[in-house]
Amino acid sequence: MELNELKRRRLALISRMPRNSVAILSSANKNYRTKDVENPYRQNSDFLYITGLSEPNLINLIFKENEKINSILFRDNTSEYEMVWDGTRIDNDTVQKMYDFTEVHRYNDCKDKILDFIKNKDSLFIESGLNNELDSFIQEQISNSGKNNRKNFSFPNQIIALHSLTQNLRLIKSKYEIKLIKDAAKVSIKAHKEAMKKSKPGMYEYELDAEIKYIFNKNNMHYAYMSIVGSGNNACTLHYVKNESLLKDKDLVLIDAAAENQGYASDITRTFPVNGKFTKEQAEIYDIVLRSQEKAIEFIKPGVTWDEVHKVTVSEISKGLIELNLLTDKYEDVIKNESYKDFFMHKTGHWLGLDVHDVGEYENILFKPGMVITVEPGIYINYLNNNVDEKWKGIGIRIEDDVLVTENGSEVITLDLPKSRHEIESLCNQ
Ligand SMILES: [Mn+2]
Repeated sequence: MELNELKRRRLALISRMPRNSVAILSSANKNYRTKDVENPYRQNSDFLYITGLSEPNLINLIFKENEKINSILFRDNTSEYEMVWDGTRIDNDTVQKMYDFTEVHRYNDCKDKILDFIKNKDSLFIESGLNNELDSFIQEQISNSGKNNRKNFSFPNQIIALHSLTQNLRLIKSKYEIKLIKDAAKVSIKAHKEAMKKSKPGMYEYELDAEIKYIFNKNNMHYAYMSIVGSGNNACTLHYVKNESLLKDKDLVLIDAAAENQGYASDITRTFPVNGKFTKEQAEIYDIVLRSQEKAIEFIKPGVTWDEVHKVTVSEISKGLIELNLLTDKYEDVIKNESYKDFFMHKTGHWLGLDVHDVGEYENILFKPGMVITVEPGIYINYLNNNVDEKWKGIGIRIEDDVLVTENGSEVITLDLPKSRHEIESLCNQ
Protein backbone atom coordinates (compact mmCIF):
# COMPACT_ATOMS: atom_id res chain seq x y z
CA MET A 1 0.00 0.00 0.00
CA GLU A 2 1.46 3.35 -1.06
CA LEU A 3 2.01 5.70 1.87
CA ASN A 4 0.98 8.77 -0.12
CA GLU A 5 -2.31 7.13 -0.96
CA LEU A 6 -2.97 6.39 2.72
CA LYS A 7 -2.09 9.95 3.72
CA ARG A 8 -4.40 11.34 1.04
CA ARG A 9 -7.30 9.21 2.30
CA ARG A 10 -6.78 10.17 5.95
CA LEU A 11 -6.56 13.83 5.05
CA ALA A 12 -9.74 13.55 2.99
CA LEU A 13 -11.54 11.87 5.89
CA ILE A 14 -10.38 14.47 8.41
CA SER A 15 -11.29 17.35 6.13
CA ARG A 16 -14.88 16.08 6.01
CA MET A 17 -15.16 15.76 9.79
CA PRO A 18 -16.51 18.72 11.77
CA ARG A 19 -14.20 20.55 14.16
CA ASN A 20 -13.48 18.79 17.43
CA SER A 21 -14.63 15.36 16.31
CA VAL A 22 -13.05 11.93 16.35
CA ALA A 23 -13.50 8.83 14.20
CA ILE A 24 -13.11 5.30 15.59
CA LEU A 25 -12.66 2.43 13.14
CA SER A 26 -12.69 -1.28 13.95
CA SER A 27 -11.22 -4.14 11.96
CA ALA A 28 -13.43 -7.03 10.85
CA ASN A 29 -13.53 -10.09 13.10
CA LYS A 30 -12.26 -13.45 11.94
CA ASN A 31 -15.04 -15.36 10.27
CA TYR A 32 -15.65 -19.09 10.57
CA ARG A 33 -16.95 -21.55 8.00
CA THR A 34 -17.61 -24.19 10.65
CA LYS A 35 -16.75 -24.57 14.34
CA ASP A 36 -13.04 -23.72 14.29
CA VAL A 37 -12.39 -23.67 10.54
CA GLU A 38 -11.66 -20.14 9.44
CA ASN A 39 -12.70 -18.52 6.19
CA PRO A 40 -9.95 -16.54 4.47
CA TYR A 41 -9.68 -13.27 6.37
CA ARG A 42 -11.30 -10.25 4.71
CA GLN A 43 -10.82 -6.84 6.27
CA ASN A 44 -13.73 -4.45 6.67
CA SER A 45 -13.60 -2.22 3.58
CA ASP A 46 -13.66 1.11 5.43
CA PHE A 47 -10.92 -0.05 7.78
CA LEU A 48 -8.79 -1.26 4.88
CA TYR A 49 -9.38 2.02 3.05
CA ILE A 50 -8.23 4.19 5.94
CA THR A 51 -5.48 2.04 7.51
CA GLY A 52 -4.21 -0.24 4.73
CA LEU A 53 -4.06 -3.07 7.27
CA SER A 54 -5.63 -6.47 6.73
CA GLU A 55 -5.66 -8.06 10.19
CA PRO A 56 -8.28 -8.67 12.89
CA ASN A 57 -8.15 -7.17 16.42
CA LEU A 58 -7.29 -3.60 15.48
CA ILE A 59 -8.81 -0.25 16.36
CA ASN A 60 -7.88 3.03 14.70
CA LEU A 61 -8.70 6.51 16.02
CA ILE A 62 -8.42 9.56 13.82
CA PHE A 63 -8.77 13.18 14.87
CA LYS A 64 -7.19 16.54 14.27
CA GLU A 65 -5.65 18.59 17.06
CA ASN A 66 -3.74 21.83 16.66
CA GLU A 67 -3.70 21.32 12.89
CA LYS A 68 -2.00 17.96 13.33
CA ILE A 69 -3.64 14.74 12.11
CA ASN A 70 -3.51 12.03 14.75
CA SER A 71 -3.93 8.46 13.65
CA ILE A 72 -3.72 6.12 16.63
CA LEU A 73 -3.57 2.35 16.22
CA PHE A 74 -4.35 -0.28 18.84
CA ARG A 75 -2.62 -3.52 17.98
CA ASP A 76 -0.77 -6.32 19.76
CA ASN A 77 2.59 -7.72 18.79
CA THR A 78 2.62 -11.46 18.04
CA SER A 79 2.06 -13.53 21.18
CA GLU A 80 4.05 -16.69 21.84
CA TYR A 81 0.95 -18.75 21.16
CA GLU A 82 0.38 -17.01 17.82
CA MET A 83 4.04 -17.46 16.95
CA VAL A 84 3.60 -21.22 17.24
CA TRP A 85 0.21 -21.56 15.52
CA ASP A 86 -0.09 -18.66 13.09
CA GLY A 87 3.47 -17.42 12.59
CA THR A 88 4.98 -14.02 13.31
CA ARG A 89 3.41 -10.77 12.14
CA ILE A 90 5.43 -7.60 11.62
CA ASP A 91 5.97 -5.75 14.89
CA ASN A 92 4.23 -2.57 15.98
CA ASP A 93 7.27 -0.33 15.42
CA THR A 94 7.44 -1.42 11.79
CA VAL A 95 3.70 -1.04 11.36
CA GLN A 96 3.88 2.48 12.77
CA LYS A 97 6.55 3.52 10.25
CA MET A 98 5.16 1.64 7.24
CA TYR A 99 1.61 2.89 7.65
CA ASP A 100 2.36 6.26 9.21
CA PHE A 101 0.50 6.04 12.53
CA THR A 102 1.23 8.80 15.05
CA GLU A 103 1.00 6.32 17.92
CA VAL A 104 0.60 2.55 18.30
CA HIS A 105 -0.65 1.10 21.61
CA ARG A 106 -1.42 -2.35 22.93
CA TYR A 107 -4.92 -3.50 22.08
CA ASN A 108 -5.63 -4.26 25.74
CA ASP A 109 -5.04 -0.64 26.65
CA CYS A 110 -7.57 0.61 24.15
CA LYS A 111 -10.46 1.28 26.53
CA ASP A 112 -8.61 3.68 28.85
CA LYS A 113 -6.86 5.41 25.99
CA ILE A 114 -10.02 5.78 23.93
CA LEU A 115 -11.71 7.48 26.88
CA ASP A 116 -8.85 9.94 26.99
CA PHE A 117 -9.00 10.63 23.27
CA ILE A 118 -12.77 11.14 23.05
CA LYS A 119 -13.00 13.35 26.16
CA ASN A 120 -14.31 16.82 25.39
CA LYS A 121 -14.89 16.00 21.75
CA ASP A 122 -18.23 17.15 20.33
CA SER A 123 -18.91 14.35 17.89
CA LEU A 124 -17.86 10.77 17.36
CA PHE A 125 -17.93 8.90 14.04
CA ILE A 126 -18.21 5.14 14.42
CA GLU A 127 -19.78 2.17 12.62
CA SER A 128 -21.65 -0.04 15.06
CA GLY A 129 -21.82 -3.82 14.68
CA LEU A 130 -18.16 -4.44 13.90
CA ASN A 131 -16.77 -4.58 17.42
CA ASN A 132 -19.54 -5.36 19.91
CA GLU A 133 -17.35 -4.94 22.97
CA LEU A 134 -16.24 -1.49 21.84
CA ASP A 135 -19.82 -0.54 20.92
CA SER A 136 -21.18 -1.36 24.35
CA PHE A 137 -18.21 0.21 26.11
CA ILE A 138 -18.75 3.50 24.32
CA GLN A 139 -22.51 3.35 24.84
CA GLU A 140 -21.95 2.79 28.53
CA GLN A 141 -19.47 5.63 28.92
CA ILE A 142 -21.66 8.08 27.12
CA SER A 143 -24.85 7.22 28.96
CA ASN A 144 -23.01 7.27 32.32
CA SER A 145 -21.49 10.64 31.55
CA GLY A 146 -25.02 11.98 31.05
CA LYS A 147 -26.00 10.83 34.56
CA ASN A 148 -22.99 12.25 36.27
CA ASN A 149 -22.14 15.71 35.11
CA ARG A 150 -19.97 16.48 38.10
CA LYS A 151 -16.93 15.40 36.12
CA ASN A 152 -14.90 18.20 34.64
CA PHE A 153 -15.08 16.82 31.11
CA SER A 154 -17.73 15.80 28.61
CA PHE A 155 -18.17 13.00 26.10
CA PRO A 156 -19.32 13.51 22.52
CA ASN A 157 -23.05 14.20 22.46
CA GLN A 158 -23.31 13.34 18.79
CA ILE A 159 -22.67 9.83 17.49
CA ILE A 160 -22.65 9.68 13.70
CA ALA A 161 -22.39 6.66 11.40
CA LEU A 162 -18.89 6.63 9.93
CA HIS A 163 -20.12 5.45 6.53
CA SER A 164 -21.81 8.82 6.03
CA LEU A 165 -18.26 10.09 5.44
CA THR A 166 -16.46 7.11 3.93
CA GLN A 167 -19.10 6.30 1.32
CA ASN A 168 -18.54 9.62 -0.40
CA LEU A 169 -14.76 9.34 -0.17
CA ARG A 170 -14.75 5.85 -1.63
CA LEU A 171 -17.00 6.81 -4.52
CA ILE A 172 -14.19 8.57 -6.38
CA LYS A 173 -11.31 6.23 -7.15
CA SER A 174 -7.68 7.38 -7.24
CA LYS A 175 -5.22 6.30 -9.92
CA TYR A 176 -3.86 3.78 -7.44
CA GLU A 177 -7.30 2.25 -6.92
CA ILE A 178 -8.14 2.24 -10.62
CA LYS A 179 -4.95 0.32 -11.32
CA LEU A 180 -5.92 -2.33 -8.76
CA ILE A 181 -9.40 -2.70 -10.30
CA LYS A 182 -7.89 -2.91 -13.79
CA ASP A 183 -5.50 -5.65 -12.68
CA ALA A 184 -8.40 -7.56 -11.13
CA ALA A 185 -10.32 -7.15 -14.40
CA LYS A 186 -7.41 -8.50 -16.44
CA VAL A 187 -7.39 -11.73 -14.47
CA SER A 188 -11.19 -11.98 -14.64
CA ILE A 189 -11.05 -11.56 -18.42
CA LYS A 190 -8.53 -14.38 -18.69
CA ALA A 191 -10.83 -16.57 -16.61
CA HIS A 192 -13.91 -15.83 -18.73
CA LYS A 193 -12.02 -16.55 -21.94
CA GLU A 194 -10.83 -19.85 -20.51
CA ALA A 195 -14.39 -20.83 -19.57
CA MET A 196 -15.60 -20.06 -23.10
CA LYS A 197 -12.83 -22.18 -24.59
CA LYS A 198 -13.37 -25.11 -22.21
CA SER A 199 -17.17 -25.22 -22.39
CA LYS A 200 -18.79 -28.18 -24.12
CA PRO A 201 -21.99 -30.18 -23.70
CA GLY A 202 -21.64 -32.90 -21.06
CA MET A 203 -19.54 -30.82 -18.66
CA TYR A 204 -20.97 -29.55 -15.40
CA GLU A 205 -21.36 -25.94 -14.34
CA TYR A 206 -18.94 -26.48 -11.45
CA GLU A 207 -16.24 -27.52 -13.91
CA LEU A 208 -16.38 -24.10 -15.55
CA ASP A 209 -16.41 -22.53 -12.08
CA ALA A 210 -13.26 -24.53 -11.27
CA GLU A 211 -11.49 -23.26 -14.42
CA ILE A 212 -12.32 -19.71 -13.38
CA LYS A 213 -11.24 -20.05 -9.76
CA TYR A 214 -8.02 -21.78 -10.86
CA ILE A 215 -7.06 -18.67 -12.81
CA PHE A 216 -7.92 -16.36 -9.89
CA ASN A 217 -5.83 -18.44 -7.49
CA LYS A 218 -2.95 -18.83 -9.90
CA ASN A 219 -2.75 -15.03 -10.08
CA ASN A 220 -2.84 -14.67 -6.29
CA MET A 221 -6.34 -13.24 -6.32
CA HIS A 222 -9.57 -14.26 -4.63
CA TYR A 223 -13.07 -14.36 -6.06
CA ALA A 224 -14.78 -11.04 -5.41
CA TYR A 225 -18.11 -12.85 -4.92
CA MET A 226 -19.50 -16.36 -5.40
CA SER A 227 -19.44 -17.21 -9.11
CA ILE A 228 -22.73 -17.62 -10.90
CA VAL A 229 -22.44 -20.32 -13.56
CA GLY A 230 -26.00 -20.83 -14.72
CA SER A 231 -26.81 -22.85 -17.81
CA GLY A 232 -30.24 -23.04 -19.47
CA ASN A 233 -33.01 -21.89 -17.19
CA ASN A 234 -30.58 -21.56 -14.24
CA ALA A 235 -29.46 -18.29 -15.82
CA CYS A 236 -32.93 -16.90 -15.02
CA THR A 237 -32.28 -17.32 -11.28
CA LEU A 238 -30.48 -14.06 -10.59
CA HIS A 239 -28.48 -15.28 -7.60
CA TYR A 240 -27.94 -18.86 -8.76
CA VAL A 241 -24.72 -20.09 -7.10
CA LYS A 242 -25.27 -23.84 -6.83
CA ASN A 243 -23.43 -24.36 -10.15
CA GLU A 244 -24.36 -28.05 -10.15
CA SER A 245 -26.17 -28.72 -13.45
CA LEU A 246 -25.10 -30.47 -16.60
CA LEU A 247 -24.26 -28.21 -19.55
CA LYS A 248 -26.62 -29.23 -22.34
CA ASP A 249 -26.22 -28.91 -26.06
CA LYS A 250 -28.06 -25.85 -27.44
CA ASP A 251 -28.29 -24.21 -24.00
CA LEU A 252 -26.67 -20.93 -23.08
CA VAL A 253 -24.51 -20.53 -20.00
CA LEU A 254 -24.38 -17.27 -18.05
CA ILE A 255 -21.20 -16.67 -16.06
CA ASP A 256 -21.05 -13.83 -13.56
CA ALA A 257 -17.63 -14.18 -11.94
CA ALA A 258 -14.69 -11.93 -11.18
CA ALA A 259 -11.54 -11.58 -9.15
CA GLU A 260 -10.70 -9.35 -6.20
CA ASN A 261 -7.25 -7.78 -6.10
CA GLN A 262 -5.94 -6.49 -2.75
CA GLY A 263 -9.50 -5.81 -1.71
CA TYR A 264 -10.65 -4.30 -5.01
CA ALA A 265 -13.35 -6.10 -6.96
CA SER A 266 -14.00 -6.48 -10.63
CA ASP A 267 -17.39 -7.74 -11.79
CA ILE A 268 -18.01 -9.34 -15.18
CA THR A 269 -20.82 -11.29 -16.80
CA ARG A 270 -20.82 -12.99 -20.18
CA THR A 271 -23.37 -15.35 -21.69
CA PHE A 272 -22.37 -17.82 -24.39
CA PRO A 273 -23.63 -21.01 -26.06
CA VAL A 274 -22.50 -24.23 -24.38
CA ASN A 275 -21.74 -25.76 -27.80
CA GLY A 276 -20.26 -22.61 -29.32
CA LYS A 277 -23.17 -21.67 -31.62
CA PHE A 278 -26.12 -19.37 -30.76
CA THR A 279 -29.55 -20.61 -31.88
CA LYS A 280 -31.74 -18.15 -33.82
CA GLU A 281 -33.83 -17.28 -30.75
CA GLN A 282 -30.80 -16.95 -28.46
CA ALA A 283 -29.14 -14.68 -31.00
CA GLU A 284 -32.21 -12.43 -31.22
CA ILE A 285 -32.38 -11.94 -27.44
CA TYR A 286 -28.60 -11.61 -27.17
CA ASP A 287 -28.49 -8.77 -29.64
CA ILE A 288 -31.13 -6.81 -27.73
CA VAL A 289 -29.19 -7.10 -24.47
CA LEU A 290 -25.92 -6.20 -26.21
CA ARG A 291 -27.43 -3.17 -27.95
CA SER A 292 -28.95 -1.91 -24.70
CA GLN A 293 -25.63 -2.38 -22.90
CA GLU A 294 -23.62 -0.60 -25.59
CA LYS A 295 -26.08 2.29 -25.75
CA ALA A 296 -25.94 2.69 -21.97
CA ILE A 297 -22.14 2.72 -22.01
CA GLU A 298 -22.09 5.32 -24.80
CA PHE A 299 -24.36 7.47 -22.65
CA ILE A 300 -22.05 7.49 -19.62
CA LYS A 301 -20.17 10.69 -18.92
CA PRO A 302 -19.79 13.20 -16.10
CA GLY A 303 -23.11 14.79 -15.11
CA VAL A 304 -25.27 11.78 -15.99
CA THR A 305 -27.39 9.99 -13.33
CA TRP A 306 -28.07 6.29 -12.68
CA ASP A 307 -31.70 6.91 -13.45
CA GLU A 308 -30.88 8.21 -16.92
CA VAL A 309 -28.60 5.26 -17.67
CA HIS A 310 -31.30 2.84 -16.53
CA LYS A 311 -33.82 4.54 -18.80
CA VAL A 312 -31.54 3.86 -21.78
CA THR A 313 -31.35 0.10 -21.13
CA VAL A 314 -35.05 -0.14 -20.28
CA SER A 315 -35.96 1.65 -23.49
CA GLU A 316 -33.78 -0.56 -25.73
CA ILE A 317 -34.86 -3.77 -24.04
CA SER A 318 -38.54 -2.80 -24.22
CA LYS A 319 -38.32 -1.94 -27.92
CA GLY A 320 -36.55 -5.22 -28.65
CA LEU A 321 -39.05 -7.32 -26.71
CA ILE A 322 -41.95 -5.60 -28.48
CA GLU A 323 -40.36 -6.31 -31.86
CA LEU A 324 -40.15 -10.00 -31.02
CA ASN A 325 -43.74 -9.99 -29.72
CA LEU A 326 -42.58 -10.98 -26.27
CA LEU A 327 -44.29 -7.82 -25.07
CA THR A 328 -47.56 -7.07 -26.84
CA ASP A 329 -48.46 -3.64 -25.42
CA LYS A 330 -47.57 -0.33 -27.01
CA TYR A 331 -44.12 1.05 -26.10
CA GLU A 332 -45.55 3.86 -23.97
CA ASP A 333 -47.62 1.39 -21.97
CA VAL A 334 -44.72 -1.02 -21.50
CA ILE A 335 -42.70 1.82 -19.99
CA LYS A 336 -45.58 3.23 -17.95
CA ASN A 337 -46.72 -0.16 -16.58
CA GLU A 338 -43.16 -1.41 -16.26
CA SER A 339 -44.14 -4.68 -17.97
CA TYR A 340 -40.52 -4.99 -19.18
CA LYS A 341 -39.86 -6.06 -15.59
CA ASP A 342 -41.25 -9.51 -16.47
CA PHE A 343 -37.94 -9.97 -18.33
CA PHE A 344 -35.57 -7.29 -16.98
CA MET A 345 -36.24 -7.03 -13.25
CA HIS A 346 -33.01 -5.61 -11.86
CA LYS A 347 -31.19 -2.30 -12.12
CA THR A 348 -28.66 -1.52 -14.84
CA GLY A 349 -25.60 -1.43 -12.60
CA HIS A 350 -23.91 -0.47 -9.36
CA TRP A 351 -20.82 1.20 -7.91
CA LEU A 352 -17.71 -0.97 -7.93
CA GLY A 353 -14.71 -0.80 -5.59
CA LEU A 354 -13.62 -2.34 -2.31
CA ASP A 355 -17.07 -3.88 -2.11
CA VAL A 356 -18.40 -5.45 -5.27
CA HIS A 357 -21.64 -3.55 -4.70
CA ASP A 358 -19.66 -0.60 -3.50
CA VAL A 359 -20.85 2.05 -1.06
CA GLY A 360 -22.52 5.21 -2.28
CA GLU A 361 -25.99 6.56 -2.85
CA TYR A 362 -27.85 6.03 -6.10
CA GLU A 363 -30.39 8.86 -6.03
CA ASN A 364 -29.47 12.38 -7.04
CA ILE A 365 -25.82 11.67 -7.71
CA LEU A 366 -24.20 12.96 -10.88
CA PHE A 367 -21.44 10.83 -12.36
CA LYS A 368 -17.97 12.31 -11.87
CA PRO A 369 -14.56 11.34 -13.24
CA GLY A 370 -13.02 8.61 -11.10
CA MET A 371 -16.27 6.79 -10.36
CA VAL A 372 -16.29 3.12 -11.35
CA ILE A 373 -19.55 1.38 -12.18
CA THR A 374 -20.91 -1.79 -13.75
CA VAL A 375 -23.31 -1.80 -16.69
CA GLU A 376 -25.23 -5.06 -16.73
CA PRO A 377 -28.62 -5.23 -18.42
CA GLY A 378 -30.22 -8.63 -18.95
CA ILE A 379 -33.23 -10.48 -20.30
CA TYR A 380 -34.49 -13.56 -18.46
CA ILE A 381 -37.23 -15.75 -19.92
CA ASN A 382 -38.01 -18.28 -17.21
CA TYR A 383 -39.61 -21.56 -18.26
CA LEU A 384 -42.24 -20.85 -15.59
CA ASN A 385 -43.42 -17.85 -17.61
CA ASN A 386 -46.69 -19.04 -19.18
CA ASN A 387 -47.19 -15.97 -21.35
CA VAL A 388 -44.43 -16.66 -23.84
CA ASP A 389 -43.96 -19.00 -26.76
CA GLU A 390 -42.10 -22.25 -25.93
CA LYS A 391 -39.21 -21.36 -28.22
CA TRP A 392 -38.06 -18.52 -25.92
CA LYS A 393 -38.17 -20.42 -22.65
CA GLY A 394 -34.97 -20.99 -20.69
CA ILE A 395 -33.08 -18.13 -22.28
CA GLY A 396 -31.31 -15.99 -19.70
CA ILE A 397 -28.78 -13.41 -20.86
CA ARG A 398 -26.78 -10.74 -19.05
CA ILE A 399 -23.77 -8.81 -20.30
CA GLU A 400 -21.76 -6.90 -17.69
CA ASP A 401 -18.75 -4.66 -18.05
CA ASP A 402 -16.87 -2.39 -15.63
CA VAL A 403 -16.75 1.24 -16.63
CA LEU A 404 -14.64 4.14 -15.38
CA VAL A 405 -16.15 7.61 -15.70
CA THR A 406 -13.53 9.90 -17.26
CA GLU A 407 -13.30 13.66 -17.94
CA ASN A 408 -14.76 13.29 -21.42
CA GLY A 409 -16.95 10.22 -21.14
CA SER A 410 -15.99 6.76 -20.04
CA GLU A 411 -13.46 3.99 -20.35
CA VAL A 412 -14.54 0.34 -20.44
CA ILE A 413 -12.13 -1.41 -18.08
CA THR A 414 -13.20 -4.84 -19.32
CA LEU A 415 -12.97 -3.99 -23.02
CA ASP A 416 -10.61 -6.88 -23.81
CA LEU A 417 -13.29 -9.45 -23.14
CA PRO A 418 -15.29 -9.95 -26.36
CA LYS A 419 -19.04 -9.62 -26.35
CA SER A 420 -20.20 -9.61 -29.97
CA ARG A 421 -21.82 -12.90 -30.99
CA HIS A 422 -19.25 -13.45 -33.68
CA GLU A 423 -16.25 -12.99 -31.35
CA ILE A 424 -17.83 -15.12 -28.64
CA GLU A 425 -18.54 -17.98 -31.04
CA SER A 426 -15.00 -17.91 -32.30
CA LEU A 427 -13.58 -17.94 -28.74
CA CYS A 428 -15.88 -20.85 -27.83
CA ASN A 429 -14.60 -22.77 -30.84
CA GLN A 430 -10.90 -22.25 -30.09
MN1 LIG B 1 -22.57 -6.71 -10.93
